[in-house]
Amino acid sequence: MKLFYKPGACSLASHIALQESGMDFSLVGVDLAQKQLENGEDYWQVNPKGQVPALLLDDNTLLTEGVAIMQYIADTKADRQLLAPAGSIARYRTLEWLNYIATELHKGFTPLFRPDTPEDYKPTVRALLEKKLHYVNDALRDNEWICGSRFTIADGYLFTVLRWARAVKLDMSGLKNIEAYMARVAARPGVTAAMEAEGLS
Ligand SMILES: N[C@@H](CCC(=O)N[C@@H](CS)C(=O)NCC(=O)O)C(=O)O
Repeated sequence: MKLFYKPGACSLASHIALQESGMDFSLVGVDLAQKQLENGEDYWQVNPKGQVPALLLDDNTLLTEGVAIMQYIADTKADRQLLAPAGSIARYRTLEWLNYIATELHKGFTPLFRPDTPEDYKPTVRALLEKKLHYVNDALRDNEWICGSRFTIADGYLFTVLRWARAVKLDMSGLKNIEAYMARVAARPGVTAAMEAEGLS
């Protein structure tokens, strides 16, 4: 399997899931600005969406959309318990978080990364995200991981987007649960391995 990624981008969440699953995979870096692979190949030809992550399976099936990729990884290595079994409420709780992270947090950051976002719109974007971070901080009050006592694929994704909150210097003062959570996630061997492989540590 090959994971198409950019260091520190949302593809880090799929990378963490792969590391945590123990599956064999290789990484292919994508220059998202040029839509090019390291060998000069046109990335549009690999993924017509032009985005990371994309996972190329051994039978040449291409899977895109981080939330689908992470579920595929977790279900393929079910013994790692990165996602609860189908039908259990624990699974839907994790899907609930994956959707929140994808639609409310991940895509909430996009205007801050786009060069064409009007400067006077950015404070609104930042304030909305800061409000949502308080919700996340509260959700972590009594929980080691975002879905409770077990690490799931939602944690790799939440960790990935919370890193961006730090990078763009959102106001995270007083968000002690998030601070402790970030250290807890970062300390996991699978996360450390993904961070090192992406040159982030
Ligand atoms: N809906 C996609 C969005 C993926 C996405 O936003 N990827 C960003 C990096 S974090 C990207 O490739 N941006 C480049 C672009 O959109 O041209 C998913 O959830 O996987």
